[in-house]
Amino acid sequence: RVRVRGLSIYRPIIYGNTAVVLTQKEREALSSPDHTHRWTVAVRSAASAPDSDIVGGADDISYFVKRVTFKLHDTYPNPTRNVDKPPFEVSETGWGEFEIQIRITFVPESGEKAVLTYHHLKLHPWVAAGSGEPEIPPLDAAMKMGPVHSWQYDEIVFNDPFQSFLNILTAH
Ligand code: SLL
Repeated sequence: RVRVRGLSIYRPIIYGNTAVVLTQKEREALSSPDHTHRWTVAVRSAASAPDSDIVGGADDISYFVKRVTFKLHDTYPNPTRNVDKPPFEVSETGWGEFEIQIRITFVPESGEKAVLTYHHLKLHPWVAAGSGEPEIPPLDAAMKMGPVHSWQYDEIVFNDPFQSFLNILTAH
């Protein structure tokens, strides 16, 4: 296996979450009626829109990502969620914000170590500082403000990649 020395190649990704307030009806239908929000945490190509669910398109990262592991708060059943195909995301309901550990594992041909990052699950809308509004708006007000989005841009950099992996990357 030959490494291409001195070469760096990167792939732009976004990771983060969207969240919406559950309606009263939706809350009553849950086994946990204390849950107030439905949210989705995801890792996607930065070439995709945050809401897109397109699989196999130009924004599909599965040609170099083998698995994304989302480690949720311990209050969730089976908090370690492995996702082995796109869309690399987990949807849940809940009541609180917390830190989600995100581990991205690459295809075996890459010979690359997994990378670890964190995302603070955001449920509550941002309010301008000093606006006189409470920092966490009441649920009925939050519902009117629409879905909350919290996304971060990052670049996964592969240094001295294997020639075979470079071929995979550049073929997409
Ligand atoms: C907080 N430190 O106190 C955080 C913890 C935990 C969130 C938030 C429900 C889990 C479940 C849930 O939303 N946990 O019932 O399955 O705000």
